Amino acid sequence: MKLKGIIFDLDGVIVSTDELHYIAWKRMADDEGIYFDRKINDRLRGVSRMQSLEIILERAAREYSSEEKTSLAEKKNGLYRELLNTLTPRDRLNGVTETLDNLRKRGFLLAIGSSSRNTPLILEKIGYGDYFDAVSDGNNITHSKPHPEVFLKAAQFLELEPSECLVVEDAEAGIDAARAGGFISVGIGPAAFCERATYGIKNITELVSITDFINC
Ligand code: B16
Ligand code: MG
Repeated sequence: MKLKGIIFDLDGVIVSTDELHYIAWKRMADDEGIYFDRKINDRLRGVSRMQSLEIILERAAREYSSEEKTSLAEKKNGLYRELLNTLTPRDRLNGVTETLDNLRKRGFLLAIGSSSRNTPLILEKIGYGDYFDAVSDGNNITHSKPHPEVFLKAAQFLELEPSECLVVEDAEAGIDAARAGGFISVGIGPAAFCERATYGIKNITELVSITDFINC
């Protein structure tokens, strides 16, 4: 089957919003007196806001009611959105602009597959508001990664079969979602050495040779 579409995770692949998520969760956790560090933060990659909060609350000294959880998630999202307002096109990760342009020149359809409900704001801030052929995000799904829904919807929006698409992900939950949906996957960053990924890369620019190899 010929590869026709590339689906990119957003946070940690296109833009380093992962650092902004960390800062916002850290502030919330510190205010609550809950221990939180970067290792715990890595477990939040790709999972939904409420699931992220549940992971952080594993270290809490008391139980939180569902109203308190909703309010903590809203507080974190408020802090996070303040940080998102500082984003500019310069915050695209290294190699992203040239890689996307190269893939587009080769005729691939390009999509976003992100768990984030802040995807439209992030894409606008980094100058990619109208760039992608399809955007599937936290606003159009009911199941978060590792469920494949977000990628299956992205493929559907591109009018392609999963077997015609490749998913690029920095989270193990995202690699598992891609596998579950029948996609080829490329792990980058923390997922570069994930043995469940089809390929692992250090720099996003390596994607061009991988797609050339698959379609040769
Ligand atoms: P929001 P991705 C994910 O984005 C993040 O990796 C994850 O840490 C976050 O909890 C999730 O989005 C939801 O984000 O609170 O903005 O809706 O990696 O799937 O692009
Ligand atoms: Mg990610």
